[in-house]
Amino acid sequence: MLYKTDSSYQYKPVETSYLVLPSGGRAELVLDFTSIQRDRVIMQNILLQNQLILNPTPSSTDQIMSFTPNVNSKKVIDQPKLITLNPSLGIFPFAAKRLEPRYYTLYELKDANNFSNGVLINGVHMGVDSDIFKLDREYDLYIINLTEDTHPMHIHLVNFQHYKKAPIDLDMYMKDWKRMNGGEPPYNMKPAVMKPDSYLTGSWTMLDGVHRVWRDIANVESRTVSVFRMRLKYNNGKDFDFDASSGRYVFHCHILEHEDNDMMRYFSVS
Ligand SMILES: [Cu+2]
Repeated sequence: MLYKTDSSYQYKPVETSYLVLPSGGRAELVLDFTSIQRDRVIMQNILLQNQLILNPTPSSTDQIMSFTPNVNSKKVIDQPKLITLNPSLGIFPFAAKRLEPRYYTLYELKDANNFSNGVLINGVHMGVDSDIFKLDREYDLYIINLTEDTHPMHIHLVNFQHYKKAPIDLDMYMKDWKRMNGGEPPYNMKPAVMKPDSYLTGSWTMLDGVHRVWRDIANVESRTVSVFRMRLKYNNGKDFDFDASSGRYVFHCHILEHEDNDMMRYFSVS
């Protein structure tokens, strides 16, 4: 039973047999061993790409943890009740008032031999362009993944809810986006951004109770637009009790090889 993710309780505990955990994501679980008749239970890592199970991960990482339940124990403990843990999660994001959309493309740079030279956010190297977010606004970040990989996108300072996603026609979007910006990335100035709406190849899917939670990292699947709704407040809706406008923060992919190769951008708060 999942009841807590990166930094807050779920709306209510959710029963699940699996969990897609982004690289660097955190979760707290209550495991139910009451019907287990084995003396060893293994927690396993599987490789997911766009919700499909691919090849098993290498043997060094496929087995995470082993449990040894005491099958002879007659001790009965109270089952946790399915109570509402975090009512504000149910209200946000659907009560957003001063909502502003922002658009970000994830684009893989390739050389003449089709080898990767890194992944860029909005087609620029880190520091070419940055964002300012206002404390009194709420934002829908449209993350448009034009690559063949899932990227665990991470935001410093704020939590968000990854609340919907839709498939996109990658080739059509990329063609028009490059034409609008005068050719192939990397661009050396703030690029034009394009709304993805008219390039979607399916309807929006709302994320379920397992995944629509307060997070600071969420997976954005390949050929998918994911929408993160965020506000610059604590998860309970209260204002920050520190000066968020001092300093800069970053928004980046949590895969080390990607973040170290420019898949990162600054933002500041005013
Ligand atoms: Cu990445």
